[in-house]
Amino acid sequence: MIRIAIQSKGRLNEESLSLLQSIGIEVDAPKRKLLSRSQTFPIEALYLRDDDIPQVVSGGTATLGIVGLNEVEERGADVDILCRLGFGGCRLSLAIPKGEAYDGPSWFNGRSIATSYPNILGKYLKNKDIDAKIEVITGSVEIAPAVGIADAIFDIVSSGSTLVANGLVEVETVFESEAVLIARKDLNGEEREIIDDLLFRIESETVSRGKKYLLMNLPKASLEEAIRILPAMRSPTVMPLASSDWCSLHSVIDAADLWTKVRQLKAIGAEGILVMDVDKIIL
Ligand code: PRT
Ligand code: ZN
Repeated sequence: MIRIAIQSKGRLNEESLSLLQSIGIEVDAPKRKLLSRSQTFPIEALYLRDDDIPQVVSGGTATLGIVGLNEVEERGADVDILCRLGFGGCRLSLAIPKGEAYDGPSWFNGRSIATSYPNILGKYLKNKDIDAKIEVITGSVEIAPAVGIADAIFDIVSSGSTLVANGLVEVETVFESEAVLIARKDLNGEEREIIDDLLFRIESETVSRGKKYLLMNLPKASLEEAIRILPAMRSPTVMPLASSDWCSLHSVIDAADLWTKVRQLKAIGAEGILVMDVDKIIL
C-alpha cells in the first residue's frame, strides 16, 4: 500500500481526484476524511494544502504527491518528478504597472517585486544579474503595486485577467508549470511495482486525452489521399466493405483537428463519418 498526497481543496483537487477515478481508483472526497483508502487499488489519499505536499513526499510521510511544478521548484524539494499530468497549467511571470516604459529585464534593477515565490524569483534575478528587492507576501500579490508595497509583482498567471483587472502588464515569463506526479526517492520494490502500474494507467489516460476516433466509408480510389490526411498511431485501419469499390477506414486524431480533417475527408468522397470519444489508448 502506498500513500498519495493530494490538495484538499483548491484548483488541483478536483482534477487530481478525477484523474484517479478515470484510471479506476476510487477514493472518498476530502470533505469526509483526511485519509481515504481506495477499495480498488493499493493506495490511500492524504489530503493537504498544496504548499505542504513537496515536503511531505520528500520526508516520506507520503510516497507520491500531485502538486504544481511551481511548488516543487519553489520549495526545492528532493523528490522525483514522475510525469506531467496535463492539468493545472499556468506560468510564473513578472508584471509591472500598465503605462510604464519597459525596456527589458534591467527595468527591475533597483526596484521592488512582491511575490509568494521568492526562491524561483531570486534564481531568475541572479541569473540575469539584476539587483531588485524581493517583498515576500503570501496572498493578493496582484494588489501590491497599487497599495505601494512594491513596484512590480511576480505571480502565477493563467488567463491573464487578474493582471488586467489590476492594471498590470505581464512582461517576462519565468517558469512554466502544470500539475505533476512526484515521488519520494529510494522507493522499495513493492512501492515501485504499484507505481509502475499507476504510471501505466496514467499514460493510457493522458495519451487518450483530446483524441477522437473516426470511422468512415471511403471510395477505394481515395484511400492513399485519406492516409495522407490521417496520420494515425501506426497507420489507419482499412476494412473491406460488401461493395468492392468502397472500404471502411478507422483512425484516431486530435480533437483540435477534427473539423479540418472532416472537411478534407468529405472532399475526397468520405461518407457516413462517425466521430467517437476515446476512453483509453493502451500503447
Ligand atoms: O489552500 P492551498 O494552499 O492548498 O491552495 P492555494 O490557494 O495555495 O493554491 P490554488 O488552489 O490557488 O492553486 C494550486 C495550484 O494550481 C498552483 O500552485 C498552480 O500550480 C496551479 N494554478 C493554475 C494556479 C492557477 N492556475 C491560477 N490561475 N494557481 C493560482 N492561480 C491564481 C493566481 O495566483 C492569480 O491570483 O489565479 C490568479 C491568476 O489567474 P488568471 O487566470 O486571472 O491569470
Ligand atoms: Zn497553497
